[in-house]
Amino acid sequence: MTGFIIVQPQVRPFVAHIQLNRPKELNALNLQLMQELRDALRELDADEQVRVIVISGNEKAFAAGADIRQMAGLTAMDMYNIDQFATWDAIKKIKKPLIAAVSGFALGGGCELAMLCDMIVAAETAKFGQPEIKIGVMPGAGGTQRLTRAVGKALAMEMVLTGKFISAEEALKSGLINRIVPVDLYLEEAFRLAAEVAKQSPLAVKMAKESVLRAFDSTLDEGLHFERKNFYLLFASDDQKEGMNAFIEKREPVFTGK
Ligand code: CO8
Repeated sequence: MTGFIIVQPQVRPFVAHIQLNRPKELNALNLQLMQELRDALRELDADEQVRVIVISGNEKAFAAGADIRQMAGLTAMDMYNIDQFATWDAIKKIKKPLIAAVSGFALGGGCELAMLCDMIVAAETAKFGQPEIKIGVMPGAGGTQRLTRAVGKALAMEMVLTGKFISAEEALKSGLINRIVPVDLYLEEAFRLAAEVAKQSPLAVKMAKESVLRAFDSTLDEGLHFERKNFYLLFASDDQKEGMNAFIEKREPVFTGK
């Protein structure tokens, strides 16, 4: 079996990199690739030497969507039995921050995968879209939900109903991505951002990620309650003592994740 991803567990201290690697198919997300991605993410999530994970494709494509050839002949019952979204649900449970480094096409499932990540660094060449409507279906891995929450109804509706792509510039303006950099720097910038997060307490980072994501799934009161519990919980960590003592002693903290 050919591997469809390349995993580098330490591209920077505490930063791992997973590259989607089906270049001839523009990284179309077939079932095997998604399973490999899930397995690698679970392994890195359990690795104490990893605090942040960057996911990229290549310059031409982050990913051009689900593998249309693999899906074309399937029936609804095949789809039900294959249950491909179980893989996506597992990726949603990864506790460490995921940063998508996007150059070129992030379409359909590719755009959805980028949106499943916690931050997106884009090259000037990036193009985002949910073109499923053009092949007679619609987004199925969160595109109607995460895109709408990110960019608002007007643009999400237009993208989902017409399949139009948006540029990195428009994606930045509409709040879909964090930043745009020249294409030769996009990966470097994603690693830099990851390293900045990796310097912080890994426990605080995981609980902060969990709390921000909770904002999408809860009322304000429930979200505030959830946030408060995590805030209190962090006072049980060595990192809280280290972080606050380091501030008082005017030195850099050394976080251990304990
Ligand atoms: N699936 C399978 N193969 C693909 C895909 C894809 N999504 N995208 C590109 N390829 C293949 C092409 O068939 C081509 O293969 P070959 O050389 O053997 O003919 C190769 O990649 C290169 O592609 P092109 O020649 O088309 O390259 P261009 O630069 O001319 O065009 C485009 C690039 C515009 C990106 C074009 O390839 C395209 O439109 N691709 C399809 C985009 C699309 O419709 N994506 C949505 C797919 S559906 C989906 O994502 C549903 C998500 C919900 C489930 C998620 C589960 C994973």
